[in-house]
Amino acid sequence: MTSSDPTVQPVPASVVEQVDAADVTLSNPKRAVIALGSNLGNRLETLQGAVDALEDTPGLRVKAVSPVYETEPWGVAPGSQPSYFNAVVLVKTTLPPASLLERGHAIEEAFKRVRAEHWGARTLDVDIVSYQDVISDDPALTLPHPRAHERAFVLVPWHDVEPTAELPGRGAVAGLLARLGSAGVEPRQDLELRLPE
Ligand code: PH2
Ligand code: MG
Ligand code: MG
Repeated sequence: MTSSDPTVQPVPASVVEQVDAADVTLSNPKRAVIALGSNLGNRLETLQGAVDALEDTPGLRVKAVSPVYETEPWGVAPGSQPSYFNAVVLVKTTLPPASLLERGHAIEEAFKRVRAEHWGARTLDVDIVSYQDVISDDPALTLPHPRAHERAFVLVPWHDVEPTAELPGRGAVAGLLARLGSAGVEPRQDLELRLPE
């Protein structure tokens, strides 16, 4: 049977749209790793809100959500900021990197993030850690995240949900962690983020 066979009807556009809307499957999805951080307000609720908002994104499915870690603020004077809650989410998405970044920023805005000072305390930070094996120095979105390899608060939860993970251009996450250690990254086993249904 060929496409010129008169008995083969094309799928109506409305059906294609319904399937897309239901997000039953994503065609040719890419994998991305997203890091979440919060050190202001109700940190757990905010992280859960971010996970749910990611899942609500058309063309994106959340595949795994890491345990929650309480972490020392990195890059600021000790004791000058509240501790962070950090987690990592594995997603599959048909969104290109720039659209995924835009969506991450929109989710940050929804949680009233104010960008006052660089590395200031924040209700929510959504960072794209990696996108497939893309390596890019585009100033709008450097991939993988330029500091992920030296941040245990990203690598520890990522390793939990994907022990064989590789950070493009940097090698195995397990190896990076073995060198880096995990000081200041404490599991909060009393807390849990839900994977959206
Ligand atoms: N994010 C920062 C700066 N410092 N420290 C911790 N522990 N966790 C973070 O998510 C974090 C940070 C800038 O994005
Ligand atoms: Mg960040
Ligand atoms: Mg950020």
